[in-house]
Amino acid sequence: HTPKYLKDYRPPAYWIDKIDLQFDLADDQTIVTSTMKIRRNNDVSDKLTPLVLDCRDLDIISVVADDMVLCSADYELTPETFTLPRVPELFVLEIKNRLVPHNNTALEGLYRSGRTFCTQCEAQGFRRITCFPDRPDVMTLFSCIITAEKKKYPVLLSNGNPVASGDLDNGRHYVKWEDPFKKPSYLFALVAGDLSCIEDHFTTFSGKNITLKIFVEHENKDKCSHAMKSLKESMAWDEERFGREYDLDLYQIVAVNDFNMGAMENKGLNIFNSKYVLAKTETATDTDFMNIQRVIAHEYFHNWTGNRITLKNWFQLSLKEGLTVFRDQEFSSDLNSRAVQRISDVRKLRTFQFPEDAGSMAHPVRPESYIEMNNFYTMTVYEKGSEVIRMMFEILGRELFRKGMDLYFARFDGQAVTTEDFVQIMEEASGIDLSQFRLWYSQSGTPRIKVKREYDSANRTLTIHLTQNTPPDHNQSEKKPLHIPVKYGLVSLSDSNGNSEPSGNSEPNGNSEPHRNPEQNDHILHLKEQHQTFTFNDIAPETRPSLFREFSAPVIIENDFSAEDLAFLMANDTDEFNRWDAAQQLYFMELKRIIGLLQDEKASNPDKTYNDMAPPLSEHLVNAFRESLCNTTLDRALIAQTITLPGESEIAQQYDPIDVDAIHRARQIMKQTIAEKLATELDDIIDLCSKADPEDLSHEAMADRSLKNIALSYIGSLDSTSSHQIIHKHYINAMNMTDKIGALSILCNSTCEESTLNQALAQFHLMWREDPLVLDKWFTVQASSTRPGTLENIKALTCHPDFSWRNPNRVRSVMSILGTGNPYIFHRKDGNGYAFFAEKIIQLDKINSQIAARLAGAFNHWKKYDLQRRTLMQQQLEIMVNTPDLSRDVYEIVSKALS
Ligand code: BAL
Ligand code: ZN
Repeated sequence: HTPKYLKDYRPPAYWIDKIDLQFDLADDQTIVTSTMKIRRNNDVSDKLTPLVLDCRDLDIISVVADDMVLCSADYELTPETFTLPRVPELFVLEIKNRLVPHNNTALEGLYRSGRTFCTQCEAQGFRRITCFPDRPDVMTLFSCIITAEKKKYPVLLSNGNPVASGDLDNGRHYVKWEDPFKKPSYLFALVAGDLSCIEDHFTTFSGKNITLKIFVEHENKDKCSHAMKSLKESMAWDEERFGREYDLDLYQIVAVNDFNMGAMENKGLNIFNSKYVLAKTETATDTDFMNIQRVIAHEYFHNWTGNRITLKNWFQLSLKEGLTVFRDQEFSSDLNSRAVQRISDVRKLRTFQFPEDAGSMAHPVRPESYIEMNNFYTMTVYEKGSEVIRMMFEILGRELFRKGMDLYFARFDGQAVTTEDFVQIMEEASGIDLSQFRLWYSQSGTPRIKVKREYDSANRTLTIHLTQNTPPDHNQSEKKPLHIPVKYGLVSLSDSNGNSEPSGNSEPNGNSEPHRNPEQNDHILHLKEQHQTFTFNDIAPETRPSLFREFSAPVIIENDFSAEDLAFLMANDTDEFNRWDAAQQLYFMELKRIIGLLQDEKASNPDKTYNDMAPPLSEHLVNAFRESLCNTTLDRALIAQTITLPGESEIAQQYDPIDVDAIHRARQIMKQTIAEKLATELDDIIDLCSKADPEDLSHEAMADRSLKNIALSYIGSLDSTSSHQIIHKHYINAMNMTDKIGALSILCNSTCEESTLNQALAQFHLMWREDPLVLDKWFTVQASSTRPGTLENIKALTCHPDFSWRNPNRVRSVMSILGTGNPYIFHRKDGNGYAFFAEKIIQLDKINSQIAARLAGAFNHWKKYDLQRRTLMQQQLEIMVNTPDLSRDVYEIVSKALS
């Protein structure tokens, strides 16, 4: 399990100019024949340089070099490499090998999902198919002939265009595919199966007609229209916003049920987890619909950011992922609500990426080493990577950023490049110095920004002191100050227009002089030093600064705001994101106060449990909440976001050690008190928002449902028979999956009678047992419950006849929910949650090490808990790390957690 280092990168010793693949598929085995045109890279190699190809546990049948049959003594085969010690400068190598796809449970390489053959090659799955320099900087022309029994596998797909097809003996047939674009092996794909196809067309801005096809199992043909619509929206948006046109005549998407990731951007043949394709209102929630739109767009955008311009090595993963996430976030913002999109992206960043950046797997956006690359498809590479692109977008402004993107596409098309190349292009296009900014790629950790205000009433000046600090970690013991763009406005009641514009000027202050993007309305302060001071003149008293508007940098902000300041900003800030964030800060402030009271009471009465305590909520919080809830002018999607309390994991980040039970109880008290005090208002909102057509997918209809369901969850938190009846009635009457699963989930978390809940769950199961994606939801709502007995129920769920350790979605629907979505149950003080979880990781590791490693990340923060929990978690980590034959995936996670 030795690490690979960025500093050790060397260009490839040999190029593969062309590869012709043939797959002879059969139920019991597949024969792969690969014919490669190989050329020495004379820049770095000579005739003594051996040819080393990557492979993973391959069963080689024959090897032929330039028509000469080689015997096994002529080459060296290890589980991970195939080596020819001496090769000519230019030659043709043919390798034939045997695969058994139905035994491939890792779901990397060629495998079966149900009756369909499919592939997953990113990051390093191609080496499980055939011997090849399986690295992204080797770009090759691919052709692929697939042969299979025609009746069972009428659809045979690969990248590019079909160029020949026909019938063969014994009921078999073939299709030959050619991809005219050079690509790295991670973008290769193959699909064979009996699938339905939905077809549509898109005319590009230059008038090219593109055929669009989505392939699904026959029974799912009626669930593809949203994905197709999203694809066409993505194509149009990328033309409009980035001038990018699609480059093949055919774009194909295949949905499969067994998939480790969300989807994969293989050239011209995307393979998707069916979760991100299939939807109709009866089976999919509004969130599912939004996610489908986003993921379809993300994979489509990769055609330029990832495929046409790819990566020099895997350390550069964020070059394509951070940039493509930024592009998909912008797409979703342009098509839907920008503020709601930003809020949900920031919530994700704060809930998952911030803790990752503070834990044992913390790594820079451009990691410097890895043991298993699959472990680096992280929130940091994706989400923080996107934030880094977003900051450049803010610093350059929309126009210069676009100029930089145009230059990037023009300069690097067809090449494998680095994040450094990207930053250099942005500098070249804009003339803006990004030398300090580059640190965002190499330094890990979330910077903390302390804000201190000073108002001088005699001179009417407002001074803001900003201090940045990034805590040291195993990547860097000392952190340097970063270049942080602080988008800001000043909010005061003296502004007649609702206070969007700063009413003062900042004093020139070194290179921190406020910089105004001509196309954007907000000003930006450039925080570059550890401490910096910005002074604004002619400022009215009672003016509050609204800093980090739209969350202009991925940082933790420590404001000096009082509850009154926050309530003021909640009501008056024109930046919708910051209005929402002021509400969140107000909730945090109150939650912290209640947690403190609970802990104090426990300290003086150790025999009491938190459930017996109920400190009262501050009146100002209830009032601020009421104002948000009853605001008749605001977008209801925004109201829904504003009245959603921070999750338990997000609250936990503010504590060391984390008091799991106090956090859970404080949040419960807050919800219940609000529900008691605002029951009438909540009921009214529920009525008001219940009028949308259940099939309507407009923003307004979705907004109504989101507000109704969050309001219902407050009612559901009440410990009363009548509140349970209300939720149950909503469950029975629900006419789409958003409302159905919304009500069921509330019921699962309420104190309603066991029999009521069981009956609802049984009815749901009976109705949906044939639909795997809906069944996942049935598992999830139960695994998310905080009712007593949930852990025992989760154990039983993993033995349910519908549960399978071989299906990643099903595993995630229970285990990821327990490990990352249900801290109250996972961190049970008796340690049973930990023991069960570790036992299952060890078992799953033998089936699918990639998913097992993901689950193991649940232990990454063990050092932040109380001694008892810490000890129990450490024990489980030690059991895991000492397990014989542990995969390198799980080994990397648990060994780093323990170090
Ligand atoms: N490239 C892996 C899946 C994705 O990020 O699109
Ligand atoms: Zn991606």
